[in-house]
Amino acid sequence: MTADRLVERREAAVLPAAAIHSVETHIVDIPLRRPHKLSRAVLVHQSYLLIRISTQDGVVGIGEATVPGGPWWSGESVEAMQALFSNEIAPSLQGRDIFTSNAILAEIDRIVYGNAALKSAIETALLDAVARTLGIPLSSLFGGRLADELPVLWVLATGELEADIEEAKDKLAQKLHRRFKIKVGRAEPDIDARRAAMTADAVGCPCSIDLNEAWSLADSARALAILEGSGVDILEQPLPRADIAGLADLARRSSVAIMADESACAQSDLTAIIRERAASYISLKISKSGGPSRMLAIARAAQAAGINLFGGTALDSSIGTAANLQCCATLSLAGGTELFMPLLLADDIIEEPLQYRDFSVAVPIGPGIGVTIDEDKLRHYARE
Ligand code: MUC
Ligand code: MG
Repeated sequence: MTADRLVERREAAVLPAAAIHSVETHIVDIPLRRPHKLSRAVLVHQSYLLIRISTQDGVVGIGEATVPGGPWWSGESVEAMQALFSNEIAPSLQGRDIFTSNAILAEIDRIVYGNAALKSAIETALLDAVARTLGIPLSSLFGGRLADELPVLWVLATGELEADIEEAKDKLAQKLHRRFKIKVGRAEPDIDARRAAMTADAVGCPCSIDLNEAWSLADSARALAILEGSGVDILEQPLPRADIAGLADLARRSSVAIMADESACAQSDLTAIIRERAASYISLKISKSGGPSRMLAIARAAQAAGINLFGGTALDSSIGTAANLQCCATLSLAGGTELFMPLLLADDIIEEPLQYRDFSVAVPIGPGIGVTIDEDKLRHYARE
């Protein structure tokens, strides 16, 4: 063997084709089509941290870290995640094999506590790179999809009765959505409950309401007296996330189903929810659980306990939405999804927009998460 061949072989051992060659991050701020009013935040734009991981042979995996509306939801922010990634995590990724994501993620857990959304972006980018290397969609890494299209609801959050009703009727007429989630929690509980019941009645479609932890047990009991028998059939996260006993209390006495969102982030959260029978639905999101594989583990534990699954959103862009779709498509989701955010953003940063039609969203079929970043749009929306 010549000296050249020997050097070539040594380099191949040190830098195999699937070794991480470089990483990059961008923070993008994308405006919304209209203000989105949640109980504790009003959004006019949504920020995303994008992570790209490139391998030695030029494959690029993408992941997105999102916290809906900013740090109020989970204490995380795109700026803090970017600093943590660049200072603490990126140095440990150099040269690592993308086909060893379990080991990489275990090491990151030793370096950084918490930060589920950041870890979700990293795992998504790694798995995206793996699936692109193999030329298969991400869903195939998890055993393949059960459906190519998933039902998708629309989130009404203008905060105004008439405007919400008009928006819902428009979505229905366009055959985009026939189920709605109403964001409430800014007014008195009985006023909000009446507004939600009137919206469901006027639109003639089933609706859920999401409090993002805004009510007490007493507030919830008052509101449920109004909601029982209305078109509102799911009550999402009425109580503070730690109050599992309170959720269980509501679940026992209400005919409106209880959905846990903030209460059901990590696998360890599920134990108490299952033991106390605190929810009949859980909302699944890769970002709040620390990535696709952890979200799927939570989904399977919930399903084994007879809890219905719902494909939630952290208000992800098309990139995070595509990643969530790839995971959700491998599950049986009794509650459908709310992966609607690409339609609320005023612009898209991917080349081919996701397809919304017939009350559903199509799961992308290309390799990896199945979408490609539009580099001009990325430059336009990225912070300096
Ligand atoms: C949440 O808590 O569900 C999802 C939709 C929406 O409008 O806000 C989010 C976050
Ligand atoms: Mg929620």
